[in-house]
Amino acid sequence: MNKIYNNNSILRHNWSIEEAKAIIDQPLLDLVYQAQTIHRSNFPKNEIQKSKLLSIKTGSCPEDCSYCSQSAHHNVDLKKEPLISLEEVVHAAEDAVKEGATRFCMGAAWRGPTDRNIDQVCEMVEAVNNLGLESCVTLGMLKDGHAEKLASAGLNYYNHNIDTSEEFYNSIITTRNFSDRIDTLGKVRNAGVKVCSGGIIGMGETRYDRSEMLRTLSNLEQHPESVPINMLIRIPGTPLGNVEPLSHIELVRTIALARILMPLSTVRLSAGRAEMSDSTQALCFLAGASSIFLGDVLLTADNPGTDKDSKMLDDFGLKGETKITFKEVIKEVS
Ligand code: SAM
Ligand code: DTB
Ligand code: SF4
Repeated sequence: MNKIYNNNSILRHNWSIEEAKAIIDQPLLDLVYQAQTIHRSNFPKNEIQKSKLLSIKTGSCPEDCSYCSQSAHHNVDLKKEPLISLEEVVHAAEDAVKEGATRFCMGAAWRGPTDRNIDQVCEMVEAVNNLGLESCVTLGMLKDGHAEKLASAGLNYYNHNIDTSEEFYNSIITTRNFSDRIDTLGKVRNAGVKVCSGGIIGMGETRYDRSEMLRTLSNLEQHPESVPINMLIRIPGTPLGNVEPLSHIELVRTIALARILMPLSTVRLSAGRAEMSDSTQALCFLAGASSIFLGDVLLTADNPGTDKDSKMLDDFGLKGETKITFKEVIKEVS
């Protein structure tokens, strides 16, 4: 069901692949202009949400995601760590507040959490919320009842990426199916937790796959409120460690398509910034990205670091967000 929202535009859930491809294939400047026009009508201009990430359980993951440093299937030089303590989380979240972050995301290298893990993470969520931060967790596949528990703890967002198109999915991961991801996203949505779902580009997929991934997200019954776009960080020892790098202009195109298909969602310029020039990042912001992760590590991989980012954001005249705004859907149309 399509919807009208309060600047009288249509929020569509019926994009065809031909329409998505026609958008992403436009001349670059037309595409970025269209995306920025939509961005400005829905979000405060020149604002960026600063987010912080923390790995709460690192490595030894039973899944075989070809891009990931934390899979037990790959031979990566990585310090593995069991679930960290509540105190360590609180410490990191307090630092995040001092650095100016307004969102705090915790990631665990699990196929999915156990019931006990959920209780432990719920305590962490409560502590993060108590510091005034928006909370997000990414824990893998959820069982019945898990999302409801996280919702009662006050969790704001659950991150669970579909990562690529359904067609390309099994070339990247064999230990689960695309439909498993969609299933967990449904559980999160039904429990009333906001959905954060996006993907990775630069894994050898085509522009068609990138368009399909975003079309799948935009055709869900409700758009994910948050759409992280990750540029693959090529990790030595993973099957994708030596893949041919993708042009950064393709990243700009992908971000613009996400912004156009899902006009009210926050599009996040996530992994891969350590290898991007400021100019690439400026184009990503122009294309509609309005959030970055601060700090010199993401979960396990490099990120630019707060000093470098502060300088870049100052140079661009980009400020931290003033408030979290959601446009309201005012009526449903077929
Ligand atoms: N285990 C959970 C899961 O897979 O949902 C949560 C953690 S997982 C590391 C979170 C996301 O990080 C993945 O879905 C993927 O999109 C992204 N990611 C992981 N490794 C990456 C890499 N090397 N480069 C870019 N993004 C990556
Ligand atoms: C997302 O889409 N990107 C973030 C967050 N969600 C959890 C994670 C990026 C991880 C990059 C690889 C690493 O640090 O190991
Ligand atoms: Fe495990 Fe998540 Fe890494 Fe896949 S992406 S190996 S599920 S931590």
